Amino acid sequence: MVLKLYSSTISTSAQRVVCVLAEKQIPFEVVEVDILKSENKEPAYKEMQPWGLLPVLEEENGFRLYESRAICRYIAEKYADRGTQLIPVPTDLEARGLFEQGLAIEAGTTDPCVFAALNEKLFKPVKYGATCDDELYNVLLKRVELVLDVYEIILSKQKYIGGNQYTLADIYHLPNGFALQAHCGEQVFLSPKRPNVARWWTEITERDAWKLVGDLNKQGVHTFE
Ligand SMILES: N[C@@H](CCC(=O)N[C@@H](CS)C(=O)NCC(=O)O)C(=O)O
Repeated sequence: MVLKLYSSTISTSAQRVVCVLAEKQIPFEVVEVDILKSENKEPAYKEMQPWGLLPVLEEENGFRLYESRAICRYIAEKYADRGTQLIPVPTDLEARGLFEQGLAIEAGTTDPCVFAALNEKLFKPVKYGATCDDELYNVLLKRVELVLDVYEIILSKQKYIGGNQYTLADIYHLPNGFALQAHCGEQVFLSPKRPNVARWWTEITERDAWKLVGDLNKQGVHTFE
């Protein structure tokens, strides 16, 4: 048996985990949970994830974990010696400091802005059948642009958002940032106004792991032979 991931093809949080599993080359099985049929709100699912959200990771011994970033960190640490190294070594305190800084920026500043814009334009209409408030969306998008203006400064001095090594901090940006680009048609991560952000975004979206995420997030067992 392999690791199980309770997931959905439309879950951006699950895509974060799938990208890490692909970077680490860890076989896993996707168990599709239908959000549109509210399967995630059924008691059996909420037994695993009390908020009824996706994804959930389940080990062969029954151990379960939710919160996509916690799952990613668990996988990256458990399989530290496999695939791409996604966390700087503990002995390099400065690299670890920059890595933690990158994680904090993504979770505390960037993702809340990107998610708010995505929610207005994409999730609100799809999930609740509500209309996007265009004026609000433009304000939210402007906030994303202001965050990325600062990213331009950061990324003119270091290669990645968590220092000079590609890490979990970069991966965490991918699903929601990419959804803003692919589903809302926004090119903010690729704007020529911010060449260092565009350089960074192009590099991380062109990695094989991210390119595989769409396929690997589908129901079934995935191997890397
Ligand atoms: N902070 C959580 C967020 C999880 C989350 O919001 N998942 C969404 C899919 S991306 C979900 O399950 N939505 C279903 C719902 O709200 O009913 C994580 O990172 O795992």
